[in-house]
Amino acid sequence: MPQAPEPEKLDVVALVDTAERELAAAATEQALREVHARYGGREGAIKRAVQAAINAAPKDRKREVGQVGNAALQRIEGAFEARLRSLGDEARTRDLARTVDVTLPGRSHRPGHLHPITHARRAIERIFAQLGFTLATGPQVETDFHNFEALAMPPDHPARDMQDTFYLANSDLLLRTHTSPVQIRTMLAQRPPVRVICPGTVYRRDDDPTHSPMFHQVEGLLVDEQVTFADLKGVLLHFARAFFGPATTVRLRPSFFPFTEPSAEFDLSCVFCAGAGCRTCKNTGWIEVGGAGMVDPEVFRHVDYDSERYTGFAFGFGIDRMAMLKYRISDIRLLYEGDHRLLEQFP
Ligand code: FA5
Repeated sequence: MPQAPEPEKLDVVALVDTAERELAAAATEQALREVHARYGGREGAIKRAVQAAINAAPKDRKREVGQVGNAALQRIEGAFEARLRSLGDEARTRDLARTVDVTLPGRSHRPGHLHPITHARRAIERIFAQLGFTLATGPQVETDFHNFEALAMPPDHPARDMQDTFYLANSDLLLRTHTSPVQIRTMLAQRPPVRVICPGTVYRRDDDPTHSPMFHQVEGLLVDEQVTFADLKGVLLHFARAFFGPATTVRLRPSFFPFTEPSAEFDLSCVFCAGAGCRTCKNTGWIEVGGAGMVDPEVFRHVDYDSERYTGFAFGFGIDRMAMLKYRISDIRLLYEGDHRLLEQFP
C-alpha cells in the first residue's frame, strides 16, 4: 500500500502547483513578475512554507524536507523563465504581424533622374563638342560692364530696355540678362582663335507661358581669321538637325543686337507641324529660338582684338525653349514647378 505523503510536503506541493498554474496564465510581463514575487524567491510563499515545514519536521527529517523545498523553488524559477521567454516570443510575433505583411509585393525604389532642361543642355553641349566647341562659364551676378557696356550698350542705350533687368541695390552689379557677358570674359582671357559655348542661368523681369524670370541660355562664339556669316548658318543648321532631326531647317531673319552686325533672329521650322502652320508657330511655320550675328568690331575693341584681322560669329538661344519644343511642353512654368507627374516622363 502506497505511503501517504507527509503533511508538510502536501502544503509545498500544492503551493507549487498553484504557482505554476498562475505563472503559465500570466498575460503580461508585469503580471508574471508579480506572481513570481508572490511565490518565488527568498521572500515568496513557497520559501516561507518550506521554512515552516523544516521547523515543524522532526530533527531527522529536516534535511529531507529542505531538499524538497529547494527542488520546489527551482521548479518555480524554471517556470518563471519559460513564461518570460514565451511572452517575449508572443510580443515579437504580434509586432511582426502588425508592421510587416510578408505577402505584400516588395516596394521598388523610385530612382531620381535628370531634369528635362539638364537633358537638353547636355544634348546641346554634346553636339557642339563634336564641332570642336569647348565649354566656358561666367558668374550669374555680373557687372554692368560685362553684361551691357562691353557689348556696345553704354548707359542709357535704348537696347538695354529689351532686357528688363534685376539690379542689385547700391552697386553696378546685376543678375545677368543673357549669356553674352561670357563672350566678353572669354575674349578678355584668351587670344583668337576662340570656339566656345557658354550654357548658363539668366534672369529677366518676365513672366508668362513662354517667358520665365529665371531661364537658361546657351551662347556660342567663334572668332578666327576669315569667319563668315555662312559659317554661322552652317553651324546653326547642323545643330538644329542634330538636336531635332534631319528634316529641320533654319531661317535667319534680319534683326538688331548692339553687339552683332549684321544681326539675325534665329528661327527653326516648326517641330510640331513641320512648317505647315499650327497653333504653336502661330501658323507661320517657324518658331523663334534665339539671336545671332557677326561680332561687332566695337565689341572687339573692348577686348583688344584686331578687327582687321579677325572676324567672328556669335549666337544665343534659350535652352528652356529648346527643351519645350523637343519634349512638347506647352508652358515654360511647368519646367519649374517640380511636379513629378511631368518630371517622371523624362527619365
Ligand atoms: C539675347 O539674349 C542675345 N544675347 C542673344 C544673342 C547672342 C544675339 C549672341 C546675338 C549674338 P534675346 O533677348 O532675343 O537675345 O534672347 C534669346 C532667346 O532667349 C530668345 O529667343 C528666347 O528663346 C530666350 N528667352 C528670352 N527671354 C526669355 C524668358 N524670359 N524666358 C525663357 N526664354 C527666354
